[in-house]
Amino acid sequence: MEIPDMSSLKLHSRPEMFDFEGISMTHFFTDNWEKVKNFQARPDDILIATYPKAGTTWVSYILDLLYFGKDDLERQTSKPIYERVPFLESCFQDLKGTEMADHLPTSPRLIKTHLPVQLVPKSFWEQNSRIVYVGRNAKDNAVSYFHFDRMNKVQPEPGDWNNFLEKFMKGKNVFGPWYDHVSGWWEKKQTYSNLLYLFYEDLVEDTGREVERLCSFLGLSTSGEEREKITKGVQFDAMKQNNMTNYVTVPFMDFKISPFMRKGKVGDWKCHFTVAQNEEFDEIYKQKMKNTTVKFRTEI
Ligand code: PPS
Repeated sequence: MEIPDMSSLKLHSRPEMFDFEGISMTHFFTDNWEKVKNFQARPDDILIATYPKAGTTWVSYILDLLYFGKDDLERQTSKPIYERVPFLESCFQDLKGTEMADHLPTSPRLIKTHLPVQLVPKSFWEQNSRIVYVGRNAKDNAVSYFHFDRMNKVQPEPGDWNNFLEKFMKGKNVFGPWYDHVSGWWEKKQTYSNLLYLFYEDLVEDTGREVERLCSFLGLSTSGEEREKITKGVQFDAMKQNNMTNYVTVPFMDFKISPFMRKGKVGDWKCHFTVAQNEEFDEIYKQKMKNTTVKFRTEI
């Protein structure tokens, strides 16, 4: 079966959000739900799970280079990252994440999801597949998500920053509340040992160290030299210049509004939050996160 590519997609208007199993969603992530729910994971699959804008593309690219960077040069120069690492629940007309995953020619399969832990297809747990979760502090995550919704026509209109932030604090964004997402996956880690929980802030602080952690989690004996090369190739500026990782090929993203590889920083929230917004945010954060031990850094 021929898998269509992104350039053939025509989207006419932004989608509405609705409640799906208690989570705000758009039809792009629920239209193919039966197939998503019944997706057959394999024991060697690697699932990259994140709340949107937490570093999915970054970790996807690191894993892609670790597994396939040395052998398959054509993949690196002609296959965009979203084809190498299918987005499981996405359904953009004929382009379905489940089918893309089923047609991946390589193994292990690297698969991306933004689903909260309770909606992940059960076969991943049954097969004991490895999972890499990436969390990012709520303030930078919110800022990044706001700019993404401005430029990405498959997302609902974000409104202005104040509006968006109000929605974020109420958990009314696509894929639901950030708070429950990061803490739900954190709790899962306590009982499911094949889950590595990474932080965006740690990746920014010392990418090489996190690449090493990934290698040890995945049981890869990648040489120090190779790891250094990968660490260099996945820095923000390199990925921003790389058309296979910067999403320039996606027709429904308007880079004139905001680029996909926007700033890549920890602490950019300080350029967006007013003092009053920050105080309200901190207050709500305390409430929402009072029952979890997961801790984020809003600066490094
Ligand atoms: S998506 O659409 O959910 O898959 O987006 P995602 O890839 O999770 O997140 C995009 C943000 O990650 C930043 N990014 C990076 N930061 C630092 N270094 C590297 N190499 C890197 N690659 C991606 C990207 O710039 C987005 O963050 P913001 O803050 O908007 O710049």
